[in-house]
Amino acid sequence: MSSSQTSVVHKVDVGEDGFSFDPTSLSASAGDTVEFHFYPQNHSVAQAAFDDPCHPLNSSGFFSGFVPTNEESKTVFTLTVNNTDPIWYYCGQEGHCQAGMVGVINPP
Ligand SMILES: [Cu+2]
Repeated sequence: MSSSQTSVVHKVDVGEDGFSFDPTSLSASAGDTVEFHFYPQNHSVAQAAFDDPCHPLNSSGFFSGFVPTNEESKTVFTLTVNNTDPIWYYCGQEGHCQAGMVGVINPP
């Protein structure tokens, strides 16, 4: 890998401050990775469409699975960013997306 193409690891805290992702929005380049770190009680990360933010994008959209935990979980969900198209995601736990638990990578 050349030094001009160094990939960046972005971190997103899931549920550390209630029904939210921190940061809610981030910019990533192709080849970067995004690590989702899970906090209590039980959250997930699932890909959504912009116009339907609380439902799965389609059968190929990513889903971390639910991560029940009483502290910062050792489970980390890592996503590789292949391009700079927007990636919308939400928490699939019942009621969380409706409470505002949504995020985006590379907002338009
Ligand atoms: Cu949640």
